[in-house]
Amino acid sequence: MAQRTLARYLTEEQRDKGVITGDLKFLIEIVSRACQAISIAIGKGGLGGVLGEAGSDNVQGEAQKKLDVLSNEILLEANEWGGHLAAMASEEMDLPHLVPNRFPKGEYLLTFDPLDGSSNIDVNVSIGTIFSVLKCPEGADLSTPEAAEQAFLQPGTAQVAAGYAVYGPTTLLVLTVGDGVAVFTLDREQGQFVLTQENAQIPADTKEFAINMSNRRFWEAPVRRYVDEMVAGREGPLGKDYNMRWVASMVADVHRIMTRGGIFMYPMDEKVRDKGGKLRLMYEANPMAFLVEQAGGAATTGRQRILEITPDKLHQRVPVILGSKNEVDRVTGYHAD
Ligand code: AHM
Ligand code: MG
Repeated sequence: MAQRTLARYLTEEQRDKGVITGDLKFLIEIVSRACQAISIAIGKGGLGGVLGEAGSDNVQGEAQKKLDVLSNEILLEANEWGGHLAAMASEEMDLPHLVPNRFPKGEYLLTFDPLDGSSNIDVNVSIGTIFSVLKCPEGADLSTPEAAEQAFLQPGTAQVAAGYAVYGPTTLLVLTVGDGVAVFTLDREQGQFVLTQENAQIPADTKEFAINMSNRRFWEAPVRRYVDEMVAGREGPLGKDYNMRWVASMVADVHRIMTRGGIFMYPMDEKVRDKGGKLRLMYEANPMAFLVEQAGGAATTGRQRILEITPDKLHQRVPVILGSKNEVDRVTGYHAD
């Protein structure tokens, strides 16, 4: 049987099932090509001169790595000419990037974290790209980048596609178009993403958690209670021993959960309270929440379903608790006590 490449999978979603439009199919294929190019640049490492600091800060005041800047440029350039997009927004840019007038415009908006897990770039640990696709509201003002921000401020339930690429021992693309979650593996010789798992499912229960434990003293009481109960193990109220994993690349931590279950938390804490949280809603929390829900898991801030948040700014941050449904429900319930 012929290999089910990403292109073929998307054609089936479009032509046979009517889940997506031809333009959305094209958009996802272009994003996947950009992810391949990023994967190649990462693979060169020290040989390509791509490691280290870029010498600049992004809008959030974080030092940019050369690969942050390069990945952002690859995604912008790949996507701006195709006629499928109205505008793009990225972790690395203060304002939305409008499609230049010399190119045709389309009906979609794309947001991305071009290279998530920056602290892991130089130590050769998995990093990734996260993306989300929205429809541009009719009549949206796209006359200036400042005006265009408004078009992006839609809840995560409005996403029409979301995904991530994880650049690990293998490069994977994990995708949802609202019809379950499919996993593709990059065949480097063919230069194609090939379907390797359809309908990924996150088990409802888990014995594995992911959180930056060094922040314990800054957490709120419900998260501290829950983590303390897990650490107490078999003798504690949860009655089972837990294991802990923390890669510090959201893509890698979420991908582990996508593969074998678990719970990931970057909760509200005193260090990040004035910013609203650590992770960004539009291009980190929302796409991951969409994927996780499509795989049978859950995603909340502790107090609210992530996908139902109406954003008030492009770079908004939120607390994130996601993964195996029963565990997410438990800690979310602790916030209500
Ligand atoms: P980034 O987008 O600048 O790479 O930051 C996001 C990352 C997530 O991938 C990860 O979950 C978290 O920040 C790691 O935070 P910490 O440094 O507290 O471990
Ligand atoms: Mg990130």
